[in-house]
Amino acid sequence: MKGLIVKGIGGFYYIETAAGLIEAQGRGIFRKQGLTLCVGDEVEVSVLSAEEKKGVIEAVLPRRNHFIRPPIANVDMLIVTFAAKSPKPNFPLIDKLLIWAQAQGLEPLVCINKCDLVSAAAASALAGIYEDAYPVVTASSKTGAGLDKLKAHISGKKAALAGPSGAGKSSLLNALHPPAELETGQISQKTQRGRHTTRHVEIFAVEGGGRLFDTPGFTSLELPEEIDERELRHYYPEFEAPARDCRYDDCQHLKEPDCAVRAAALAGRISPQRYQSYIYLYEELKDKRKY
Ligand SMILES: Nc1nc2c(ncn2[C@@H]2O[C@H](COP(=O)(O)OP(=O)(O)OP(=O)(O)O)[C@@H](O)[C@H]2O)c(=O)[nH]1
Ligand SMILES: [Mg+2]
Ligand SMILES: [Zn+2]
Repeated sequence: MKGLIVKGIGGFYYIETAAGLIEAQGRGIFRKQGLTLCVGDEVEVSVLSAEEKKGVIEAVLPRRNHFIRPPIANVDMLIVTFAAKSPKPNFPLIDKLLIWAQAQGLEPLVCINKCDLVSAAAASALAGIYEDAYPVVTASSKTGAGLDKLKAHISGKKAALAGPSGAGKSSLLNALHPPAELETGQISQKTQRGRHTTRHVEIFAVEGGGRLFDTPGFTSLELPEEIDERELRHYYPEFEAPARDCRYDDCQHLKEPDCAVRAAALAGRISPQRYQSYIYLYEELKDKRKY
């Protein structure tokens, strides 16, 4: 029988099948093959006990895509979620998630949550950082602002909420799908960080025909190994138009003479914040390669 892994906790997986929800473990061979089952995996499951709804996962169907952080498979859209304030945005981390989405061929969406905590001007300034490159939703799980827009983006898709701990991912899911009743956590007063409240991935169906994954937040992330610093510029869609006017075709937009991308960032025609994150990640990738 075929099914979809909708939740996984400590080696136990919950699989949605035509015969209802089945709890199953993966076959031992998966571990030997180095295969980690992911929420979002489509699997072949055999039922051991129909009354107890227990089974064994026999095989994993080919994946369309696959992430390690967060550990999810077969998603259409990555909703890169961060708070307008509290915790304060970590711009390079946000860019890393956006780069992961693009590298895996997913639709990226930027969701700026907790907009109730900042002025409308501050929220639109944050949105302005990303608007040239990606669709952006400014939202508040508290007031409900932006949730209809978010629903429209998710409609008919499998979308995953990803982002730092404390951004409000579980809160957004609760607001979009009240039966979820997910646990949410306070922001630490001392460190102004989230408390890693969500520990596992889980999928929910949302009204309007989409599926939404809640995932654990994190505070750091590595870029995909296959990305070289010299390729990084291609993951910044808004660089493409100005780059046509750079003096060199292979301009990395660092300190080259007549770099039109740097000029555009200095003049505010593209987001200086994104340009700075680009430089930061470029250096990070270059340093990593040295070791
Ligand atoms: N003011 C305000 N607070 C919010 C909003 N959304 C979430 N919060 C609060 O932010 C805190 C963290 O929310 P969570 O939903 O647990 O955040 P998370 O992203 O799921 O965090 P992890 O599970 O740790 O990754 C909670 O205290 C929420 O009540 C919002 O839109 N406005
Ligand atoms: Mg959470
Ligand atoms: Zn350039």
